[in-house]
Amino acid sequence: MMKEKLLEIKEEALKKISETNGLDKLNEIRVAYLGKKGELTQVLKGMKDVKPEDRPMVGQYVNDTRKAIEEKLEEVKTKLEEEVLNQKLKAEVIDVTLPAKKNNVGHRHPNTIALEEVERIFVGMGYEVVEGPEVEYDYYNFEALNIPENHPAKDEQDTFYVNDKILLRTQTSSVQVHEMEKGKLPIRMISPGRVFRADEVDATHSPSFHQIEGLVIDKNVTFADLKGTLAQFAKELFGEDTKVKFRPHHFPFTEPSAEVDVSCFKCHGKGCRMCKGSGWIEILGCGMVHPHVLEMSGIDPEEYTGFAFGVGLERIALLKYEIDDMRLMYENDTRFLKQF
Ligand code: 2NM
Repeated sequence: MMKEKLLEIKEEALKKISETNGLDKLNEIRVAYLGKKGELTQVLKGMKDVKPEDRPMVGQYVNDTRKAIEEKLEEVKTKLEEEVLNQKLKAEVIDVTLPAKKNNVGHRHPNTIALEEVERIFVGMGYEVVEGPEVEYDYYNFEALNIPENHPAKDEQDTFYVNDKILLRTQTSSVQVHEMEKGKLPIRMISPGRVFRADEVDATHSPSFHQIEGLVIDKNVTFADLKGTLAQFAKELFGEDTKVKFRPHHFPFTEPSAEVDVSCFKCHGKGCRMCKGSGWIEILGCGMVHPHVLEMSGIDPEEYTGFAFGVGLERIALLKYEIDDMRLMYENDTRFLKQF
């Protein structure tokens, strides 16, 4: 009686297990037959009605049935797990013949390209590249450069002050003052770097931009050296046939001072959109270092003379790469940057 019941349970269980197609289902079956409230447990509860001498045999039947069901469960479980794994492997197969994903490699900013070009030219002429602080004492940015307290160039509106005595430098000449103060002569240096002015943003202005200033101090340095140096610089930067033109100008820190135009590298002087029809493009300011500037930094103007110049890095980059709006330089749009 008990034996038949067990046989029935076994047949039923094995059939169900064989027909199962999911691991969840399989577990449900395990619980239904072997669990605490499962069918086999129910049968065991009926043991009390079995004659004591038959109990070991019936117990054996129950164990055999449990074993058979467990083995079948394990067998089907292994089979189903294998299927799941195979499906997963199939879905995740890697097609090694597909073209590789394109790697976006970093790119130098047009400002950096222009800077390295300018540095290359001056290093080639024996100049040192010297950098200095962007936050400066008022003295190094103005006073030491012959721009006294009430000079219009010191206008509060043009400068970001940290406090009464400390500001964001408006030019990198401050670096050159530090170098002059060291007293190691001769000096042949350029100082590139970020400068700050309280300017509104437009196509040609930004509150923060970059400058490269040059300084040469030695015995017998003349305006002819300045002209020859900048003529050579212009040729290397814009092409061998580039001419330079010096127009008188005024800077507080140089005397005499000049602004320098280069012949238009696009139309070679005929006049075009690039040079606004004039054939010339203004690129920098320069002059012979004012004797008072030398003196303030402890250099004897009777013994030493020097020249200096300052050029806007963005201005060079905009010209060289024919970019018509400076704002593009700071937006870091890769569609713009990757063109250079
Ligand atoms: C310019 C134009 C002319 C200049 C002067 C000095 C220093 F430190 F020697 F006095 N450094 N740079 C200078 C001269 C800068 O920028 C348009």
